[in-house]
Amino acid sequence: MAYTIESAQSIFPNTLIADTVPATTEAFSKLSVEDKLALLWFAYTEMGVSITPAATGAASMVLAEGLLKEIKAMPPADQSQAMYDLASNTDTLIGRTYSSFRVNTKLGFWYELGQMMKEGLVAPIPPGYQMSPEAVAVLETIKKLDPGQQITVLRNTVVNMGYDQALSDDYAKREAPKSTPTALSERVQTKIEGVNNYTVLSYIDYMNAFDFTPAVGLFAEEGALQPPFQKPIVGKQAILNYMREECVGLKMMPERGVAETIENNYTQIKVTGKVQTPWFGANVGMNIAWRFLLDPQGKIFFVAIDLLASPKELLNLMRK
Ligand code: 45D
Repeated sequence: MAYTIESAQSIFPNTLIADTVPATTEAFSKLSVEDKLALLWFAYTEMGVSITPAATGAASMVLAEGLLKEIKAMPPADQSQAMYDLASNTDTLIGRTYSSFRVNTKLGFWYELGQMMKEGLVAPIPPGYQMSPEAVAVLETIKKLDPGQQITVLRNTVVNMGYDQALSDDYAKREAPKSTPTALSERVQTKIEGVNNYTVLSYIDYMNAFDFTPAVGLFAEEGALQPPFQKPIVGKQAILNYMREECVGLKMMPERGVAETIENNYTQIKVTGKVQTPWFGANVGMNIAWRFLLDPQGKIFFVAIDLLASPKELLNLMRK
């Protein structure tokens, strides 16, 4: 066996990822709970990138509706307490329910809650709240990130809320809902400058059509997909569940790449380009690299998706 999932992770070692994202997420996690809530409010209302409400439809919002109704009916002090409990990972019923949600439902929940805060239906951040100097520094750091990095930090903070997150990220065990792929007549074929590999082009086209069963069919039996800043998701069933949860509505826009055959007839392919999330649509293009390792049969043994450090990295196709 030439490669393990672990050794595959270091193909194209020169790829510069946006490590400011985990660093900022970490700095955020150390703030007081009041600071966290206030910072998110200021970041969210002042960042200038707005969420596309249509995206909440894709977020299985039925799951969140009950919780939202419950919070809406509370007196303001209890509403603030509920948010406080979520942000402090306290063991409450709301905290447990929240952590049973998948990422998109968590995001939809906060989107709706944010709307209700704007409308005065849910308690706001106390007007005149003064953040600590540490929180001000984290907010300043976030403001300087590029939009794709900003929304990734926001997403991370939301994912980390609630009680007991261990539950929610075992994709091998949790079934995910199916959705309808784009009709064949409406699909477009993507071209990638420098790459005409059939597996990679098919991967992009299937993903853009939300046709996840054949997309997963491109993977080796024990193949793996590694999302940005996460551990690899291993095995076809887990990858399928992940795609059904996380990939509906994503738009992949690869631009260029490089392919080379390496030892034991494996092929490594790096592709750079942009990805849009349904939450922000064309307002935010994330700079991304896909690092594929294909086995001798042309199946995907490993693919990492990286959030790039800067737009300059889109041109970095170095092999070593
Ligand atoms: O606490 O090829 C308030 C994969 C108050 C798959 C608030 C991929 C206080 C394979 C402000 C209301 C998926 C890996 C909170 C490719 C408070 C593949 C609200 C990559 C919390 C390419 C805050 C896909 C709110 C990628 C409403 C890279 C926050 C996808 C909302 C990336 C934040 C998607 C939102 C990202 C963030 C989406 C909606 C980063 C969304 C981020």
